[in-house]
Amino acid sequence: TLDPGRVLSIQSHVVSGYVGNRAATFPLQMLGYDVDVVNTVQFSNHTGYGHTNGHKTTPEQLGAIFEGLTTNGLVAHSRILTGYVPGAEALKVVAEQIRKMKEANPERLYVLDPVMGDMGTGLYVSEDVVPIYKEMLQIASIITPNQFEVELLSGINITSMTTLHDALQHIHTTNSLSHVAFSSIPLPISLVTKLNLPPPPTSYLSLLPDPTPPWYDAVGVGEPEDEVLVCFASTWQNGDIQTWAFALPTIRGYFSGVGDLFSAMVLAHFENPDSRSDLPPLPYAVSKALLTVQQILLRTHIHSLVQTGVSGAATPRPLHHLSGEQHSAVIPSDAELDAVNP
Ligand code: PXL
Repeated sequence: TLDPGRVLSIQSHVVSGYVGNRAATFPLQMLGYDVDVVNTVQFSNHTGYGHTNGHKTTPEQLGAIFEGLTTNGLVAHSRILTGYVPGAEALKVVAEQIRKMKEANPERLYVLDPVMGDMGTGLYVSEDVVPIYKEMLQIASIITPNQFEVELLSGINITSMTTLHDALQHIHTTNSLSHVAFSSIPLPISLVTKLNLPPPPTSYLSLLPDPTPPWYDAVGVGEPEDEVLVCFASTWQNGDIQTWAFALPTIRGYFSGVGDLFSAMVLAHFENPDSRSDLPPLPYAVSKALLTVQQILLRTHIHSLVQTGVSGAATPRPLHHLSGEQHSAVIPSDAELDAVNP
């Protein structure tokens, strides 16, 4: 029998910073989940630094961990999450293990984050993981790709709303995949208005002491005329695709591990027995996940401004000026929050 509170999370470990399991575990524990953690790598830091040292867990080592768990009857997880697995042979071991777990109990929820790269950086795993992820789509319950990954998995370049819809349709139908949470795509706000998507929520700005445009401009949170990030929650059922869109203001900063936090929160809130909502399960989980991500990013952003000695009077800095700051999610103290708005 499955334990509804137990999660198996198969992702990277970094010593410094918060990506992969380091970004997912604590937030899941805060929501009451018991998290069993398999580390696919142990790196000094995430790969965005340009220099990373450490080691990848070999396929044999991964196989040994799963053998130990299985032999002792320790695989009662009702929810499984996979993220960064940099090598094809290791990914095959992970895929095989999850296939067995799904066969033993198809009720298990499997959230697959096909971590392969990003629009800015390109592919950051070995090229031969791509076909394996394509096969794994068939055992996934939900996938959480970014734009780069949607394009790789579908073979369709997203240049318009039509191609975006085609890409989602392709992924759903060729794999009988029920749920896609397309984590984010930057779109101009004018398009969002035309599409009649929900406007960027301002409620999250309640975190800030003075949520007025000049103030949030000063700390580099998107102005209304900026691009927004749009997230799509897409559910395929009885041959129909239903898509919900969420628009969020951009925060001008460099962040890592955001996708990892997002996929963990989607996993946590999908059909959670404690949830009450009129929304169907995927858009509900996505809206909860986005709220958490936004709050943590804002706090991280403010913390970084404080750390670098820049007060609330900071001028907005574009992304490329921030390349020296490698910050991951950190929660600032109340005093730090006060300090940015004396
Ligand atoms: O956030 C994805 C991720 C996970 N794990 C490691 C990474 C990255 C992205 O750079 O380097 C080790």
